[in-house]
Amino acid sequence: RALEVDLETALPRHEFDLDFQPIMNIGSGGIVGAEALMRWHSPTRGTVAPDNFIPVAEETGLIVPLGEWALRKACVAAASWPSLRIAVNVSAVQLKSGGFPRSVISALAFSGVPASRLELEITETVLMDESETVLKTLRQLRGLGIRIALDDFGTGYSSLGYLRRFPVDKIKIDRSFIRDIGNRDTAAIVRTVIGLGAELGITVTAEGVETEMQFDFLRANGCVEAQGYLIGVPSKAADIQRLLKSRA
Ligand code: G
Ligand code: G
Ligand code: G
Ligand code: MN
Ligand code: NA
Repeated sequence: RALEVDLETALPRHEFDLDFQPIMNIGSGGIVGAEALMRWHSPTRGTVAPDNFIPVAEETGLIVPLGEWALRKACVAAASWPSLRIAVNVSAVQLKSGGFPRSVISALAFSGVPASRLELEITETVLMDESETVLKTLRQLRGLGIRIALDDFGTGYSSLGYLRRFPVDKIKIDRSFIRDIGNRDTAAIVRTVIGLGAELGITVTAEGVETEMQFDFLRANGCVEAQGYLIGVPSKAADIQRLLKSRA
């Protein structure tokens, strides 16, 4: 059976779940946030990774209700983590569908999480079509106090132009750069992006931090936040709560 057929019934059948990956402030060593990552537990396919079903959900439009579900679920989980920021990935299809700001406001109101604790992760491809709708929507969300993060930074096109035109609060350096940080040129690029963020007043988060060596490089060069297996793997909401308690 086609993936999109199974996907269509997966939401009413409660087959989706969210994992949460902790995000550390490098300076303080404290956990300051968590990113919600969607999982599909299909009874016939097993656990399907988002890379394999998000594109299909985008094509079929299912990403709109699915994204609304994720937003609400993530905010409800975050409500029991005092002061942690919650990061939720948002696809271009969601941003372009009218009503996205309304569903965000609804998720915040339902969970009681203040807008200042919500961060929406978008990719450069969201910004590529330069539509007025997207720009207007991002401004509206930011006006509510929500933060916008540019995800997978460095892998798209013309990243620097977007930083001038679009309201962005955070850059997430793609994990491919962190993986190759031992390479002299890659290290120079990462240092430069960290400096760029500092100059522009944009928080820089390094993704895919797996080793002490990578972490030490990022700390030595003033990167603000780190995310990756070294800090914590994507985990259940309850495990994030345990992690916070054990560190408190
Ligand atoms: O957890 P994993 O590495 O498999 O996630 C792969 C990618 O899937 C993430 O980088 C993210 O961009 C995307 N993804 C995960 N959860 C969501 C979600 O809830 N909505 C959208 N649009 N994308 C997601
Ligand atoms: O939003 P984004 O597409 O960047 O999602 C992050 C993805 O990266 C998730 O699917 C998560 O499972 C994965 N991930 C998180 N930390 C690490 C890491 O340290 N190394 C690797 N290889 N992948 C990671
Ligand atoms: O000691 P603590 O419980 O804060 O460390 C938990 C995790 O946080 C470590 O395993 C590591 O991933 C990360 N961490 C915190 N501080 C540092 C640091 O100064 N250096 C490195 N390499 N990792 C750190
Ligand atoms: Mn992300
Ligand atoms: Na990313």
